[in-house]
Amino acid sequence: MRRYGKNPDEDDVRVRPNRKGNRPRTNIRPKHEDASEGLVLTVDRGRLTCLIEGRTVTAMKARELGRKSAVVGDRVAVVGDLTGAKDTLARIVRVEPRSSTLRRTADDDDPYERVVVANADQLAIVTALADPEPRPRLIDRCLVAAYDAGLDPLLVLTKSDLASADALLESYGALGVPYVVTNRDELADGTAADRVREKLTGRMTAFVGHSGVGKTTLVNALVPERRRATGHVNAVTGRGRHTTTSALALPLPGDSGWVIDTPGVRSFGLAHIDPSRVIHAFPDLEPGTDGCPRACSHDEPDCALDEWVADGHAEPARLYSLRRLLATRERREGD
Ligand SMILES: Nc1nc2c(ncn2[C@@H]2O[C@H](COP(=O)(O)OP(=O)(O)OP(=O)(O)O)[C@@H](O)[C@H]2O)c(=O)[nH]1
Ligand SMILES: [Mg+2]
Ligand SMILES: [Zn+2]
Repeated sequence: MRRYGKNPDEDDVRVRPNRKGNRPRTNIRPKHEDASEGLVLTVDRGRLTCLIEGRTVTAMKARELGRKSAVVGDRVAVVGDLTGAKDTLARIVRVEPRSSTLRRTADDDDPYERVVVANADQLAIVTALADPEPRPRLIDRCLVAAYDAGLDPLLVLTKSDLASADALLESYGALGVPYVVTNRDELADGTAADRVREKLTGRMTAFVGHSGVGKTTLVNALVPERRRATGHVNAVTGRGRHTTTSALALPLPGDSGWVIDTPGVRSFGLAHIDPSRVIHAFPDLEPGTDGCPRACSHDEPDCALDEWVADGHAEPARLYSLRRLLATRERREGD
């Protein structure tokens, strides 16, 4: 089923000129009904690696797709040589409607949007407890992006062998975000992978976070037969080295879900965020916004949420957390 948003794709409404006496063609029905369905695993300089019936096939966008892009996690319709043999190149003729779109802008002042991944249903926000230092601002921003996109957030706190998780966990307690804490020893003996895996079963989870926090290390622990390179954290700057340069979707063993490793980000711009979608992730507060003035920022004197909390409908800590998250959109991101 196609779903039409505000901007139906040009493809869907185009009417072909009536040349050889054909009936005018509207493209409501998908073209290329013989196309095979593929899942985009990775994208590298215009070449997309797709999984089609168990084979990995390299493909490129067909011209008819125009500027519409396919990203990791997209379901696509592919035609042409689908053998996956060396030097073959298939064509992607359609990108299927997405169940979710995780976007970020490079910076709040740069409204250019990048789609990070499509069709994920969980966002693992990976933060090292030290080396590099945790930056709660980025966690908040990733949470907002997850709520906006309708993804369930999961906090993954790594390197607890270097620093305690207590302070961070306390400041996120009111949000009720599920979390896992991992460390070096547990990576070595497999317990880290086991505990993380429990949270990933049956889901498509995108791993995001600063460079050097250990995203790829974890993904390697989860999918050992597909080792990707991991990096070091620079002793002077405390930053990772952007070891991972492209997103890659990997199936968890036993068909039990997907993980998507992504390159480290320095920031997570939120220029595109719709606050009402963020509030949707706060079902205890959302009904309280009925009494708000139009286009309420929920952080102004007339906001009805203060009264909602004062009347005992929700915990004050929840409203505080919501406001902190919404405020991350306005603040510039110091990094
Ligand atoms: N002490 C400690 N080091 C860890 C842990 N997890 C990962 N590391 C180390 O952190 C460094 C960076 O790990 P990566 O997995 O490459 O980090 P990444 O998040 O994938 O980084 P980018 O690909 O650059 O975004 C490596 O040297 C890992 O060995 C941990 O739990 N404890
Ligand atoms: Mg990496
Ligand atoms: Zn309000």
